[in-house]
Amino acid sequence: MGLFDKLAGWLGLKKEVNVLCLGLDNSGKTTIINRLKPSNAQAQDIVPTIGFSIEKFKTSSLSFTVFDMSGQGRYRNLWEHYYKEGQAIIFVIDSADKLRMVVAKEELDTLLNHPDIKHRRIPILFFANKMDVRDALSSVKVSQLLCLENIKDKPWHICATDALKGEGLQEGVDWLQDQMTQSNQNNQNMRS
Ligand SMILES: Nc1nc2c(ncn2[C@@H]2O[C@H](COP(=O)(O)OP(=O)(O)O)[C@@H](O)[C@H]2O)c(=O)[nH]1
Ligand SMILES: [Mg+2]
Repeated sequence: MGLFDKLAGWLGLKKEVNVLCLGLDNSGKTTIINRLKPSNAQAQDIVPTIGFSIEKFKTSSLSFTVFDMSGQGRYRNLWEHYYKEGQAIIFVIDSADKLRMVVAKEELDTLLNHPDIKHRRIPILFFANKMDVRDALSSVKVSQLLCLENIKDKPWHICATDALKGEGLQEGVDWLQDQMTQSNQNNQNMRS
């Protein structure tokens, strides 16, 4: 453990982790992030941006940057620079939006091939959201349609969620937290 970490531990401070929350518009990203905030969370800190959307939320130890991946191709180069800073990705899918599943896959593939993501072992948590909707696809089906088994060089995990009720989110966050502590340890090992 580095000195700063020890110090931060003694002081009760937690290190901030930058999480990118991505997915098509209307998949449930804002709803999910709101749910993840502790009940005593600070006021919502949304940065309204004209023409494209970047939202930023902070909890005590997590800093989320949220953006909608569809319908804003011309602004893509403006938000791509956030990729470098991201230490974890939450990718949200509307499991009931079968028509746009192929668009979600295209956006995921573009993300995975981005130079700032491609060669990093960055953990990706998939939320197959809106499970409560009748006829929603199962998380197994979503996983097949997005070809997640092809992701070999990054740890990933998929959870079925209902963001309205908050179901499934905790399981995902526990997984992500595990991954983040493991990657911290790996980094420490590499340094020592
Ligand atoms: N039925 C259902 N609706 C959801 C769920 N999650 C989000 N929504 C609704 O989907 C719409 C889009 O959600 P929002 O969080 O704004 O999506 P964003 O564009 O990805 O940020 C809103 O009307 C939400 O209330 C869910 O799990 N189930
Ligand atoms: Mg939103």
